[in-house]
Amino acid sequence: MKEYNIAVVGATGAVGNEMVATLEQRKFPVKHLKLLASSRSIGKTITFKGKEVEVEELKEDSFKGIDIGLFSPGGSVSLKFAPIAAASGCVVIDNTSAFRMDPDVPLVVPEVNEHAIADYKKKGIIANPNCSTIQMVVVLKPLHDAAKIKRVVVSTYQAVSGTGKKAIYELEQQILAIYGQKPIVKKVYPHQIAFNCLPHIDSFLENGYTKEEMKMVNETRKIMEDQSIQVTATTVRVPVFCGHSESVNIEFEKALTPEAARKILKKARGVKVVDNPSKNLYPLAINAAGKDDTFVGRIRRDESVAHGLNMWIVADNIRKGAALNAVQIAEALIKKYL
Ligand code: NAP
Ligand code: 3JM
Repeated sequence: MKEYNIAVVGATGAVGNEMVATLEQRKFPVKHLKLLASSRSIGKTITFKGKEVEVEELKEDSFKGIDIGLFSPGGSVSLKFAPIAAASGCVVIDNTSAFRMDPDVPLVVPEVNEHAIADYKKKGIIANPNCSTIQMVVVLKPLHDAAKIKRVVVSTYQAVSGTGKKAIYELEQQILAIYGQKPIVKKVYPHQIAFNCLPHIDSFLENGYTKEEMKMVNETRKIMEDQSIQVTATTVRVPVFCGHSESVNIEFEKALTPEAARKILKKARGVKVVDNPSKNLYPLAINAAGKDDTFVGRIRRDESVAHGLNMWIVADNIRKGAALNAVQIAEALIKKYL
């Protein structure tokens, strides 16, 4: 089997670390693995297939001989380095929001629009969508195919790991401070996150929405290839370490019963239906953590409209929401194009 030279950019971060683990778990055909991060991480090592691999500083000449670059170093770093990597012949799969809405960059969730990968040739860059969008569209697409979605109203309950390793530490430290009756330290979020919910993810825009909310609106339409779908979102950070949960209300053009929706979703790729309320069974963040699937349950009729359903969707935001989706894109890329 052909093997590829892979660079992980942002390897020391929450997403990058998971990316390295995912490459190993899925037996991705790696010839050489290059780990890149900031100068702060020079000399650190990360274990890959039982060997310690040294982290190197990301530089303009880092991509010579690299076939695929898995990027998660933050938007501004991707904005600068993804085109540099692409110019040297490396296909970039970028996890940041930097290129997602670029019309010449495909935005891909393999279960939904794998065919869009073909457009990687335009700029040498493929964008990985936002974590909350990924888990939602994996469930929406098969339902859209069955009954055509008119409108989606979503509220998210997002884990702190979505903000990265500093936020994981901040929640841990605030919990310890509260139990130890010590002062709370706030560095990452503007308010205490421990035992609290913040209706504020990413920065606020002029329309009153946050950038995170508008990512869900615009990315959903691009991935589903249907600009007519109306989406409105409220994104909330909650004191959970891993796993984003979403309350999703969907209005359809045609009738779709909860039973029919369950039947469709049971067959959908990457989806697991967990929906037995009489036994207290529904998707939970603590159960989704470390898993590859997107979990859906609480599927019920929205009795306030003619054709509507409510549901609860949960996935591991670092796996399906980021690292796993990126590696799945890489797998599809090598299978068909490289
Ligand atoms: P993180 O834990 O804070 O890690 C950030 C990583 O980027 C670290 O490896 C860091 O290296 C590296 N980095 C920062 N500045 C750099 C620079 N100037 N040059 C090279 N490397 C640099 O954050 P994370 O949670 O992994 O997320 C990173 C990014 O991925 C986010 O900003 C976001 O854009 C994206 N993300 C996407 C999703 C998704 O839904 N697809 C989910 C989460 C995150 P050092 O350790 O050396 O500082
Ligand atoms: C920057 O949970 C989250 O905060 C979402 C993940 C994230 C993103 C993203 O993927 O959209 C964290 C920080 C970004 C970004 O804009 O790239």
